[in-house]
Amino acid sequence: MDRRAAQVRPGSRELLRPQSLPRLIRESRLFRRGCFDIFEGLLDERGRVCMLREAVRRAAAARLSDVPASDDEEVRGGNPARCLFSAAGGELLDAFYQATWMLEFLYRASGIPVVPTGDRGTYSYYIRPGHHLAIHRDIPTCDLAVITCLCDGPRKDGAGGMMGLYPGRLFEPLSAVRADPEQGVVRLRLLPGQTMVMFGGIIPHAIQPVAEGQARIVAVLCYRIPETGADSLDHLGPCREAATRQRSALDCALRCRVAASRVLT
Ligand SMILES: O=C(O)CCC(=O)C(=O)O
Ligand SMILES: [Fe+2]
Repeated sequence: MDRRAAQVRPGSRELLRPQSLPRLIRESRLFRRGCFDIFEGLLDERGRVCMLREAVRRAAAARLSDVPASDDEEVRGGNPARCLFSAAGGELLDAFYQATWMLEFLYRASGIPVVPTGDRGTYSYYIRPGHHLAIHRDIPTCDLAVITCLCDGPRKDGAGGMMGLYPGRLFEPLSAVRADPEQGVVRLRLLPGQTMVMFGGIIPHAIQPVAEGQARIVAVLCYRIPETGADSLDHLGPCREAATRQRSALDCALRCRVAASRVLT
């Protein structure tokens, strides 16, 4: 499923002005951490293997996105250069996506209440040499992206499949970041079982081309920040109950926030 297919082009360079970011976001925990954070333990090893199996099953329905050159979108969405397979998630990913404990976790991790953008997540498969995703910001309905690595390997040293993030270039047009991709880049490898939470509509990010023999499969979930008002907080009622049961797992995941130095290479 190509999440970009039905997007509306924002076309507004206003979003590149720091003052136009809502205070809720500017003062949030995740924004203060550079717009991304990495966690372990949202899926235990058994869960990771089960989800990888689902991803492999769903691969039969995967579609190739092959876009040789990025369009001229400067802010978010658009049509970035990329080559990868993707498929809609299955029951397991649905449950992970919609779980009340997940919403509670994301609230605690980001500092902002979010709701699922749609019904399903997506599996992305970088499985042929050169599969990649160029520098972009996520589509307007994907404010908070949650990316869980299900497999990455076997691999030798090298940058294949690494993420590149630009926490110091949040307000630059995409063309400027693409023109000088080394400036301010934070490269890291999301390891199997790790989950990245990021304001993907704010921070420019990319996936480096994978190497020969490398297979990187991730689950990608999109959440949105509701405008204002009731629906932004509604889900936290049931969340709190569920969270009582899940508390120790959540605390563990939050404690296991991965020190950046462990994943930077
Ligand atoms: O593959 C990833 O880790 C990130 C993918 C991504 O940025 C996207 O699908 O928008
Ligand atoms: Fe993205």
